Amino acid sequence: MESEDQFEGCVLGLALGDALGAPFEGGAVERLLWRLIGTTRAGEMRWTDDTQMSVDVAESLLARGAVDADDLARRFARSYRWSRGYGPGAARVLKKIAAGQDWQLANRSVYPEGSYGNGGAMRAPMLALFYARRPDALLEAVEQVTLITHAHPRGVEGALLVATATLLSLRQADPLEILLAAGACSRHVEFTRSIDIAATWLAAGVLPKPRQVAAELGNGIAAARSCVTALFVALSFADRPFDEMLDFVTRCGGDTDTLGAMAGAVWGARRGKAGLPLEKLRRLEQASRLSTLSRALYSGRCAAA
Ligand code: R7I
Ligand code: MG
Ligand code: MG
Repeated sequence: MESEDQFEGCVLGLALGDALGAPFEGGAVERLLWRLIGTTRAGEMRWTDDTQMSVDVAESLLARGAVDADDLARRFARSYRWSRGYGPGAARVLKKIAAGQDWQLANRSVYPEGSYGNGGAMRAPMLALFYARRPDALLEAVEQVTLITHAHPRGVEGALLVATATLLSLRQADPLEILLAAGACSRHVEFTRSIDIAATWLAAGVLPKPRQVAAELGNGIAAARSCVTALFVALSFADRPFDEMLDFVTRCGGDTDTLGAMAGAVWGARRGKAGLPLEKLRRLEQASRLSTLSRALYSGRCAAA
């Protein structure tokens, strides 16, 4: 059965992957900007929208006892700060919600089908924690939470994939089994093709160079170009140190904060806080707040049905 240490590992792993990946995200301009704003006054590593939205999800679940989309939409909108590096579409949606627009209108106001970005998937691990004892309720909850900002079917598909992998990592299932079981949520060829490639590599114990992983599975901000990549990396490094995994993530390039957040959450759910690098945790922004939140999620998680 999952432990409190694993819950803490998942939340802190997500935030650490986000904060350590952020300096490598995007192109030269993004990296320069993060050099200017990526450290707090106290010298700690800042995290980005990935962690902020995860905190919002966790706090809303704990306050409301279940998914309350209206409450969560308000929290997302209240927490928005440009300096957390939100995706451009997500930023516009959140500003509309802050201005009073219903999230059910705002979520398709920028892209007609809703966003297919990975912003829904990056916060999905929190649902796996909260619904760890009620897995039957997990997928519907993930869909409800993702729709608020990422209504596109591929945005939702990525979130289902990451949530399911997190749940199975809590149970410390075999890495290949995790990938295949999580991949069973996938329908679109953009996902299933990547799952097939990643499963072939995992089954053969092959770890290609980061550049090849990025080329074949993706490293972009679309859910279909990052979720499988993050899972493959987390599962390939399941028995290796966190730092080695994160080094691989940063060398994949592209959306490194979000790859780091998703891989960090899945890795941390399996290995627990005990596996995370202590010296880096000490330099993580608001680490004690995140630990407290993870413990609240552990004791407040949904009771078994
Ligand atoms: O998905 P999202 O919240 O965040 C994506 C990334 C994460 O890495 C964050 O850490 C942050 O760094 O940004 O942001 P969105 O703006 O919803 O989606 C990301 C991008 O995907 C958009 O800015 C668009 O470029 C693209 N996109 C689409 N383009 C065309 N049509 C998403 N959905 C569509 C679409 O339907
Ligand atoms: Mg981010
Ligand atoms: Mg990102």
